[in-house]
Amino acid sequence: MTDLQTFARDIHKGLSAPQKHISSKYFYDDIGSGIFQDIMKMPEYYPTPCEFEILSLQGGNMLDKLNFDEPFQVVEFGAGDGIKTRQLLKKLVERGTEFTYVPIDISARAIEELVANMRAHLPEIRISPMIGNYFTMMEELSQSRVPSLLLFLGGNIGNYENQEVKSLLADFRKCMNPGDYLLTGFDLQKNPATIRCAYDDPKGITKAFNINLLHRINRELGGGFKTNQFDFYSHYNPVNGEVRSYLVSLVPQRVHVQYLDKCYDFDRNEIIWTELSKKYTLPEIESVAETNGFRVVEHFLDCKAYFTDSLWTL
Ligand code: AVJ
Repeated sequence: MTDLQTFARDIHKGLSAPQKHISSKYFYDDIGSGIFQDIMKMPEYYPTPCEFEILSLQGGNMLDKLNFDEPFQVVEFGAGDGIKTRQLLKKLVERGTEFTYVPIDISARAIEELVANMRAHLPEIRISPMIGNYFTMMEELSQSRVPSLLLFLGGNIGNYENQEVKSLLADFRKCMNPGDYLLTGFDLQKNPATIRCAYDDPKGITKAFNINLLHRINRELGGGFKTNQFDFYSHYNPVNGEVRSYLVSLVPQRVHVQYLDKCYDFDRNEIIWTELSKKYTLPEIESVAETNGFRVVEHFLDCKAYFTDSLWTL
């Protein structure tokens, strides 16, 4: 199946379900990846500066924990622009460590920019980029015996439901050997108002990020969404740490999608669920690690304790 066929099938499934939904993984086409860049620049969106701080100030401590005695690879899933990762890689370069950086992203444009940026700032590093989804790339990586530090930064794990976290971690394990490491970014529970502002910003950038899903259906599948007839709603539940985001149909409407040759009906105020962004507690992270067969080496937190990069090993 081509990527377009998979996209079409998922959109059809999601829009014909009793509770309509579109997976947040479809946010990241080239345009969506660009809007996410804008989100990361918003003053309300704290995860980026927090993780930047962690990698800048504690990157050295992280590297001290690694027990590699041969050249290794740093494999990054969902690399995005790589600016935060550069802080860590800079430390490796300063130490004269021999390594290859393997950034993986589904957006070709994001990868091109990342590689150009990395070459400009750290010309000495060896980069072997991969464009594609995590799962196909993991299959390729599982063939390799090179000692690896896997990076899954930015709080991307927050997008996965409990069951999906299990299968994701099982997939990571498959491309790891004993002695390899996994560094995962988890957004932590904090003042609920802080979280709410980060996911429902006053300028509507997060709204545009969500509306882009409809534009993407229009562009790629010949959809007929009138995007001004949809609003955005996001809710943080401090009891379970979940931010859930939705598109809301403002009027009753029927939308035709050419590629699927199907129509989808929306009631007034009907919601399309688009994203889970789960916030964790440290004990929860430890239990996720242990129940999935990992050992926690250390949690690295920013000074406000908003975010952690948690280092695990097999
Ligand atoms: C890229 C998944 C980490 O959940 O914080 C930002 C995506 N969604 N604002 C997140 C996102 C709304 C982001 N991750």
